[in-house]
Amino acid sequence: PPAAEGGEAAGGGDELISVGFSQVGAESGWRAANTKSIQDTITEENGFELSFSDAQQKQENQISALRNYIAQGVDVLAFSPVVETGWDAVLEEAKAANIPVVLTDRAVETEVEDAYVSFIGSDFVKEGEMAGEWAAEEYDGEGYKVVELQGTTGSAPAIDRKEGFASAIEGTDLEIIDSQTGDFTRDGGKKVMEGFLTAHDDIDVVFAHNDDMGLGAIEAIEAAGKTPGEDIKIITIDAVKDGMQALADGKINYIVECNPLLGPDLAEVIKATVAGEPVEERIVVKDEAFDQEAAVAALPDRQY
Ligand code: GYE
Repeated sequence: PPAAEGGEAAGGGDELISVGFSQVGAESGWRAANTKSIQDTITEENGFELSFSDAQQKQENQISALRNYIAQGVDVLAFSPVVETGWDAVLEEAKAANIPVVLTDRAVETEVEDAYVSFIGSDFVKEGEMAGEWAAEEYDGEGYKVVELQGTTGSAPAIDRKEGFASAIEGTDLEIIDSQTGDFTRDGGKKVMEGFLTAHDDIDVVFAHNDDMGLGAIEAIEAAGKTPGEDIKIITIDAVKDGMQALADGKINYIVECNPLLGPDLAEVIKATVAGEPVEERIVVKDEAFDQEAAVAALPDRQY
């Protein structure tokens, strides 16, 4: 009987909570693990009805997905904003429709007051700092030249990781000689690294804002006849399986973790919000870091 389904009926305490989720895209191993975590926890079994869409790293796609969910009258909106700015109009529309918004993974910069109930995700500045501190500890005094593979231009993790890394190597003799976006993809990392290798013959270190770009850089370095992890050191962020494998294999030198398993926190925040209970405005996910030895030890138990 189709009329009874969809959680629209009034009354009754056992209705599903409808959630519209707009995901950034499918750009990386991190994103795949994050999507799986959300789809595994925001389930009917757990009391939710999930509408999920992939914006293919385009803000306009995210805005139209959010507008569709508002028009459908979902109970809660959640999204991982591809870039930081440009959300004010759609956040106003959600507010006017009385639909609470939860941010996962990435932050927004907005003028809208009380634009969202909670932001769940890692501290990206700290991740960049952890990467930079390790580089400073290992390599200060060598006069090393660093190239940086940035994440998506305008995204919170690209802005914050760049800032954190730069501040941590300040006062050392490590020098960033080039920095360009590889859009958080393996292919982007490979292409930008090919360009770096053509333009500079003195690269000692790559700092990539995620594992996938670091893995692309490995391909470019090997194609140029050099040994990644030795001739050119590599530091990345995420600690997904493929990255951890390359670290254990000696091709990457250090990885700062970024935990993608945000589904359980998201489920809790949504339930509390719908129940009218207070929620934490900022939920910071804890991240570790791994050197090659730690990666060998951690690999067998990694969940993503
Ligand atoms: O590090 C990268 C992904 O926003 C934290 O996005 C996320 C980043 C993650 O594409 O791999």
